[in-house]
Amino acid sequence: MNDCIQRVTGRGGLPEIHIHNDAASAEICLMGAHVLSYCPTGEKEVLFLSEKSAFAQTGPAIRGGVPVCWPWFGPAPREELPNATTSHGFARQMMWELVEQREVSPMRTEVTLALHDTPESLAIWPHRFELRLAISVGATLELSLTTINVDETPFAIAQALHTYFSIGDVNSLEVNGFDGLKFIDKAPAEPPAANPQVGSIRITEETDRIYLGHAGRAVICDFVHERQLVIDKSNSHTSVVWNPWVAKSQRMPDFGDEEFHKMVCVETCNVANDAVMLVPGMSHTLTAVISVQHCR
Ligand code: TA6
Repeated sequence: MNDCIQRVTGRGGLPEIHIHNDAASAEICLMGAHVLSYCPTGEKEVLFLSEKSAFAQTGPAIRGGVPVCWPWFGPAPREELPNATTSHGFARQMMWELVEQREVSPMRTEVTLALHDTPESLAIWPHRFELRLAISVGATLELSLTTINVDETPFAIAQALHTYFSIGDVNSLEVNGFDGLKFIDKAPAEPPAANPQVGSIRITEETDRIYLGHAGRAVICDFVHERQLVIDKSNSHTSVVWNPWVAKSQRMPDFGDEEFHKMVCVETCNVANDAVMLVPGMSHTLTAVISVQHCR
């Protein structure tokens, strides 16, 4: 192992990779290629991880960090895939393999994790695939999720880097970058929220929106920590903004009743009308780049 990269037995006995270089530190669980933590040197933790999250070879996915939602998004599509049982696909509940590691510089370390079809995955979703997540840790966190169709027939995927961000207080927060965009409201309220989006997103109730035609930057303004969390992306035209608020938090056993105050999800997606069709031999890469800026 390189000096900056350590393999450890982590929470729940699951294998983790811990990265520490001059610019940042990060922790990644091989179960699901799940980034658990990212902290630039001198900064507060960027990712939210529930104190009640499970860490298990089987059972619920890790709650927080960056879940890899693939090859579907949302509830299991049981009509189409009768053996599908888990929301947000199966990739986040399979053990990935570390296939590449590189100390690019004292300020940046890169690891690549890989997953491929197994008899278990084929029984759920009958397609041969290669999946790779390249994780680059430095002053920014760069995640690139590449899907390769190694089958003989086309397949379509929906996917998301479902990132949970750590914030000071949900009541002192704005999310920008979505002004004027239409959204699918999965948590409609009375009266319904203005749609298309008008100005900044402020969270005052359960919020679960798929923003359509969002291809650019999103910015989380955290007024408590006096910082902005910036999400840039490529090959994505949909984003989800989610906070479970009170009632849904109480319904999630792996999420504290009050933890909604300390998190917001801004998810980098190919979902809804932005799903991806891959013919044999074709690949697609979804990229998110996360950085911290200060609003002094
Ligand atoms: O991305 C938002 C969402 O689809 C919400 O509806 C909520 O279900 C969240 O994902 C978490 O889903 P999970 O399957 O991880 O509990």
